[in-house]
Amino acid sequence: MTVPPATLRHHIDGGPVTSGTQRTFENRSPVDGSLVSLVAEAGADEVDAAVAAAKRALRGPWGGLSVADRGKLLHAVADEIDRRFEDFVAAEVADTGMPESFARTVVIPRGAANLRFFADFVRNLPADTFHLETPDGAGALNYVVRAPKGVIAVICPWNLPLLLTTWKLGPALACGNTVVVKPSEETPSSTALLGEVMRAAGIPDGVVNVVHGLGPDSAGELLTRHPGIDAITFTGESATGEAIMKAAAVGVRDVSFELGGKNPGIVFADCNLEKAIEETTRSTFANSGQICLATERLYVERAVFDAFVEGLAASARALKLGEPKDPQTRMGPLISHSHRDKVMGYYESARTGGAEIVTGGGIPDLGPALAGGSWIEPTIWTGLGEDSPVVHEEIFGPCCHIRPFDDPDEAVALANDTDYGLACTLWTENASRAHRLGRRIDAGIVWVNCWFLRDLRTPFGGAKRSGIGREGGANSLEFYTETRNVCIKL
Ligand code: NAD
Ligand code: 6OD
Repeated sequence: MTVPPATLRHHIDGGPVTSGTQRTFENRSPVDGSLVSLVAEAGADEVDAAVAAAKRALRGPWGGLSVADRGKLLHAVADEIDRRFEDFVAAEVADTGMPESFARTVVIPRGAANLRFFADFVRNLPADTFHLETPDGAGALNYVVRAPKGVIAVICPWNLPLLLTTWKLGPALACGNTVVVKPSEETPSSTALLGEVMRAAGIPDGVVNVVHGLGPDSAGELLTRHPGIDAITFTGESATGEAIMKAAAVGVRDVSFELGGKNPGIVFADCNLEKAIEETTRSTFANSGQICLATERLYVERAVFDAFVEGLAASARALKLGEPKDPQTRMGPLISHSHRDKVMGYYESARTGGAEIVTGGGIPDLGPALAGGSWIEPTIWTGLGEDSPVVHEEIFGPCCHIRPFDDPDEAVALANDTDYGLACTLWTENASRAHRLGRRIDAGIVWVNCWFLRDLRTPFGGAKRSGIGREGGANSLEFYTETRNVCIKL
């Protein structure tokens, strides 16, 4: 007899809570389709309870703590994540199917690092204090204090769960807010663990609440519509951002949005081609292309076009797909069958649109043990026009289209011809060209000769349909605090 997996519960007011309705949904492994867990689905009662607990904690134990004490507690949470590192790796891998090596080296360490970073950053903020001269000569002291915004709804996607959740939790909590987190229905496990870790680290009850559920007509929508929510931070699809923005309009609540991308890469003939190919392999295929910053369009100077296409295709063919535990595995499955259907729709559109399929294009046969998973081949196309949906819509899969260019202005125009504006990579050994072109790209971040490298003090976010606002360092304070201006006549 097989024992059914335990049901994941919400974390409300410091403890586990099941849904009054007893409604659950299934969480299945994208590796082989097996059941990972049943998950309680929050209804209005659980969302109400979570928001009420967060309000009490805001006025009570959390609001009363000093910045230094909050910082110490966030460090304790990070230490607890380190202590339960293997549990977090297992949770993230079970839900996403990502290679264990990726969870171990990127997602979980950044989870702990985000909390430590914001604890220290907020503690060490300089004061905004001014001495104002007045006609009577006595002057005035004018200074700015930052107050928490209140109860923040934190709505997360499934692609890098712990990394993205803590990227929002860190600044929200360090600034004195309390939160209700809704993880993606595809990846509830690491956020459920985070609830346990909060308690073990001594975070007061009600400061961090976790409600599980889906988006529309479920926990996500109930949370964003809840009048007790003071602001909403959301990472996910641009279309979902539009729906959340409508909900936030009621009560004029603030939003911070990190949304989709259709990120270009520009490769000049003078670049270190080997390095450009190696890093583009990462920027296109890491996490099976399910990273908002992934490169899905490449513009390559004609002199090195063939060499780049051949080199990237060879790298893509060499990526080992398979069991997350295998240290040789470089690429996992897509998150779900429904996401694979969507991505396969683009693979089909490329085929019927006349693309040359340089490599991939289908579903791999990885043997019977993995046949129930949502696997897909890493894929490269050439030969499509810019009007193809494959070239201008976000696919969020392990694929890219490559097109030659002849002139730098043409490359910049092609890169900017998109509704999105999240990230761009530039490959050139000409530093002057990098400076000249880098500032002309309409994107939140431009990487020159690298990818996914960033000091956490710098702004992160996107232009156009890629988002609203910036998070990171002092930018996070703009969203997670309200400034109060105090002016004292001396
Ligand atoms: P999604 O928008 O489908 O879902 C994200 C979250 O929103 C989930 O928790 C979901 O349940 C919830 N949700 C859905 N509809 C809702 C509604 N009407 N009201 C409230 N909540 C709702 O996104 P996804 O498929 O989980 O993630 C992939 C997308 O996220 C891609 O577009 C990707 O580019 C984007 N993303 C962006 C960034 C960034 O930093 N810019 C980072 C990661 C992912
Ligand atoms: O590195 C980060 O802080 C960040 N927010 C990454 C987002 C990745 C998107 O998939």
